[in-house]
Amino acid sequence: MEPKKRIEELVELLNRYSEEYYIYDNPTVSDFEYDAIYRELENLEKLYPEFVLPNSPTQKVGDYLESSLEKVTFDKPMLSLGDIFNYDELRDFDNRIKAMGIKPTYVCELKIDGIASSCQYTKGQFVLGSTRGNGSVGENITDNLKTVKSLPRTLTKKIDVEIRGETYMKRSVFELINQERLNNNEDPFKNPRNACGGSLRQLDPKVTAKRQLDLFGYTLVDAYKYGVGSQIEALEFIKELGFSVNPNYQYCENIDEVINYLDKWENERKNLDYETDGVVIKVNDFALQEKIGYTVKSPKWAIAYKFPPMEVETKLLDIKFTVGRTGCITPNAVLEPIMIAGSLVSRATLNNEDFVVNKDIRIGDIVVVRKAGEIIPEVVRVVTEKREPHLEKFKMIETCPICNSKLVRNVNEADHYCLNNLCEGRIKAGLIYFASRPAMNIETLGERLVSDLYDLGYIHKITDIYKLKPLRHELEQIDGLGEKSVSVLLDNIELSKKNTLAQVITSLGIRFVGGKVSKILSKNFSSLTELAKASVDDLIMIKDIGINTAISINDYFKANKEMIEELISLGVNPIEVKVDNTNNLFSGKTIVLTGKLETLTRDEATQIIEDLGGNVSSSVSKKTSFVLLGSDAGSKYDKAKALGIKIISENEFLELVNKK
Ligand code: 0OX
Repeated sequence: MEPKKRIEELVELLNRYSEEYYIYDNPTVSDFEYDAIYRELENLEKLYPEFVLPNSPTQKVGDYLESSLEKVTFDKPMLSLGDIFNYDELRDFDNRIKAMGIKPTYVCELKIDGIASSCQYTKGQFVLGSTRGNGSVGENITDNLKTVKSLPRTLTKKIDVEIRGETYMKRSVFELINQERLNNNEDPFKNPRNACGGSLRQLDPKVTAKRQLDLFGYTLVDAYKYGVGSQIEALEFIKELGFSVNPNYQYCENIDEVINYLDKWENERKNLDYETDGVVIKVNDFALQEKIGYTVKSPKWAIAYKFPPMEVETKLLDIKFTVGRTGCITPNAVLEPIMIAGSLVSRATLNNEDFVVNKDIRIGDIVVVRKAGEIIPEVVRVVTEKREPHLEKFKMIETCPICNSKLVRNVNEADHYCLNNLCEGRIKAGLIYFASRPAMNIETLGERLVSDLYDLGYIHKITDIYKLKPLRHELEQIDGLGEKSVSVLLDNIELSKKNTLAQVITSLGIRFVGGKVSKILSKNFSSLTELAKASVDDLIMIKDIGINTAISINDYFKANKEMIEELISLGVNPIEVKVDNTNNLFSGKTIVLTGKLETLTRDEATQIIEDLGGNVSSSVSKKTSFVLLGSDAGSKYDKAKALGIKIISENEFLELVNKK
């Protein structure tokens, strides 16, 4: 594939994964997989800098920032860390520093897998707490952090100070909370980090308090003000102030001592009551840190060594098939339950027929299971030496495990599909998806409850969800539901009527229409009624909507006309005023950003241009309308000048935009 196309593909994929991870607390790939894709992108961008996109995750400092929490701007940005995965890369890191004529000593700290948090104190009193957000702007979580027992509300010294650290949830707490959630028919959290993130972003601190979070401090901002000159001293100082500091840090004279530390903790981390995903290696001396400096995203004096994912052997007891809302059939491994990284694993995905056949996985085999990034367990390989004789080769099923209709696998596709629209498995999966967080986000209407309400005959299609209100008393009688939970459920359902048009479109589960396409559609149509009327021709006129997507949308609305009308009559009918791009300032214009902007971030400039109908491109060509020039611009500026393309400054750009 052409590098430009591949870069675009990787950026889109990674941004989607980040959104799932940061906004919905619902990751669909492991950290390990994410890191691998990120590295491919980084390598391609190094080879083809002209194709670096402004929305590339490599150009952003931190997490997503899309929440209703108040924003906090940092005086000193909260930086993120570069990752390395092996000792060669670690030695490169060490050699780069030595090449500057520096003989570094290091501090190794376990990398706690939690949520980076900033805690500000005035005269020793805790006054402001925030998440890292995008590194420059975080979310205000002061009241929630006040519920964290290991965070001191008053310091031992009456000083103004900012301490940064990691809020996390202990494994033992995570297990208890998940057990409780299962008992209450709520979906369990995927891992302690997601549980922690969700708890910290709660609007009600009472909920956070129940989650029993903890915090380890590791950064003393502006350490020189307190006469602190090294990371070892800073950790001691943070401890003296009353913070909890992870006790397993170690001073290392040289990189070989760092490697010994890594060897030790790769093995021992499994015995800790909190998740660690690596080790942070920091140059100890602060004066040397400043000399070594920073990149836009991260310090050059620190690096995160990521542990390889944990792998464990267990027996494959069976292969069971599930049906997704699109009819996609997934084989799943049923495993002899085994503890990996602090949780009990009894299922793992086997993706599709090719995955099982290529790895020659057979029922009865001993398999290696990996829980990468502590998310979805996957079967890595078969331990063939341990295979008992006469195990039968895997054979893909030919009919749907739920409705028995014949499965179809299209040429060039890896998945099998059940094409029966009335298949109960598909309907149930569609209902679960509709209520889920990336879709209508109906809290408390999780997988189990949807499944129970379906089996009991209360909801068979999405419109039934909005007809539950008059059945309040009947619902209260259902096992596991009481007056209070039914009341919360009905409130949440009512609340979902206020969702955006993009959310409603996403939740319909139309093939090829995920979050991104839904957003595009919601910008072009003002309501479901309008979208339902669109012909295939209307749809393919929209930028980024291809023919298959257009046909799929059109087919969906033709087949579900009555259901959509009913949904609208039940009050799920967001109306959003359409932006007319044709009259917009940058309509039809292609704009290139180059250099460092002063007032705006690249993301903000891109957003403004797109909102005003323009496109942002990463390379200058004859088609470029103008170049927006920041400081330290490189080859793009030269090329624009050579081609005689208009160049405008950030001030001129802001003036133009403000007038508009
Ligand atoms: C951790 C952790 C994260 C912060 C910015 C420069 C160095 N998750 O445990 N980050 C850092 O330090 C970074 N230290 C840690 N221990």
